[in-house]
Amino acid sequence: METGLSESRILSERTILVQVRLPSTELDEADPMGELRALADTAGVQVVGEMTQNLRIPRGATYLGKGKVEELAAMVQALEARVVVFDNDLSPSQVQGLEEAIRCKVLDRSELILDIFAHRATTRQAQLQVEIAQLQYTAPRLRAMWAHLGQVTGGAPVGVGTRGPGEQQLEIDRRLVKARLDRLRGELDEIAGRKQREVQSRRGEHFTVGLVGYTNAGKSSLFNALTRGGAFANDQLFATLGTRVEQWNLGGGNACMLSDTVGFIRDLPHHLVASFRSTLEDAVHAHLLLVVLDAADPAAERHLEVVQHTLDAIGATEPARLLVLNKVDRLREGRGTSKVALSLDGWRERHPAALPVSAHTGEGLEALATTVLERMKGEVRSLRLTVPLRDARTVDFLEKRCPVEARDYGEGHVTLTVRIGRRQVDQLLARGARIEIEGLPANDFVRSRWDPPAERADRGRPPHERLVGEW
Ligand SMILES: Nc1nc2c(ncn2[C@@H]2O[C@H](COP(=O)(O)OP(=O)(O)OP(=O)(O)O)[C@@H](O)[C@H]2O)c(=O)[nH]1
Ligand SMILES: [Mg+2]
Repeated sequence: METGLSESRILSERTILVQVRLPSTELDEADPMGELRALADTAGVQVVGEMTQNLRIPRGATYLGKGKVEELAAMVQALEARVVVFDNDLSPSQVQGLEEAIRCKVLDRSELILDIFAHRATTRQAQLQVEIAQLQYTAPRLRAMWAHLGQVTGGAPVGVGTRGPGEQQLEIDRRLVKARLDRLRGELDEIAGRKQREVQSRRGEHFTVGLVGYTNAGKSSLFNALTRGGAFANDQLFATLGTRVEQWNLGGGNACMLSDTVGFIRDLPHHLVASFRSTLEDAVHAHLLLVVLDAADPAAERHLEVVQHTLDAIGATEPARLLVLNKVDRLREGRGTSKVALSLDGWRERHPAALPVSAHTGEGLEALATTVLERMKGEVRSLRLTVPLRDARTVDFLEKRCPVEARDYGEGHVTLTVRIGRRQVDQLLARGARIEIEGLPANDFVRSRWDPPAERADRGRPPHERLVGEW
């Protein structure tokens, strides 16, 4: 398979981490460098030093203040570092300014994340998405790169291509980048179209539930605990980059389709959000989203905000969102109860409808299935449904999934009195079942006598405020 991903450019390089703390950066107070360290670890670099600076605003040309740049240059020399990774997003000219000043390769946060994605992408779709994001991110940097090529001695310049500098070369490369982008986008569109049809047909047939959440929250572990599994779960960021779908048995003969997908992170490069939209297709079109949080993480509440806003950004505004507090085993052990992490009681107070679970011990998983089943059924009523006997599929559905209170056989049809949910009726109608409810054609009955599921009334509120249970 052809892939143009520039991966592992920084694998096992001696690296210094730099974090500029601006008033607007939301960092985990207990361990502000924690996430950057985890990202660096996932990228496989060797961290040999760290530096921080508090600034009110970044200093134009080098982002860091002058004194700090000198300090960093000295540190690079002393520690024999080959790469400096910033936790901030830098402009192309800032990268250039820094590289000249410290004589060392400089990467910003977005590039680090892109590098991890490039390394992890295994499906064709993920590879295309990452390469598009890389090209989009690197293209504006080409001019800056050509301009100072040759001046940097402490490491190869960042980005694509290493041929001779010059305006003409720059023009050619721009055109090449554009042509390649067009081709990649075309291929991705094709895959995305196929994927969309798949998701739509699954949605028509089944109740679909999506696991979403911050990276490392435990989505894949939950997925494995709830289904027959097969997802890769690992204590690294972005362990999952594609999507997996499996059946989840909810009890009482009912099942839904559960999807596991890529995790979110703060300041996800926006090109990546855009291109991962189709990987997230399952989430966007799910009937219900389980927002999984690592409840033992001191930064969990901030993570929740990031997840809510990312979901809005990718257009996943239709499905209801149910908050799932994972890793409660760690909360109980007290490991997550440092002064900045919420206790289980604290969580209950803030999010009364949230469900505490542990993918590891299995606690709370039954309650989770029950809640999802309730959502799947919608409001339940006891109704008389008349079904032609030749529609064996519908008869089977009712017999298997709805408690039957009475059966009355007539000429070529059966009238079943069942306890059935609003959504189950929708599901039957979507499958083309020809039923009567209380003597009326089902569509008429639903339209005139049974309001749509409750959460639709909530459309007016911004989606990120719409967590189930706070309605
Ligand atoms: N103690 C504890 N650890 C858990 C639990 N669930 C997951 N973990 C651990 O948390 C880490 C991340 O789990 P994953 O399931 O890979 O997380 P994810 O949300 O799929 O992560 P990405 O795919 O990287 O976004 C792994 O080391 C898991 O073993 C839990 O309930 N309790
Ligand atoms: Mg995962």
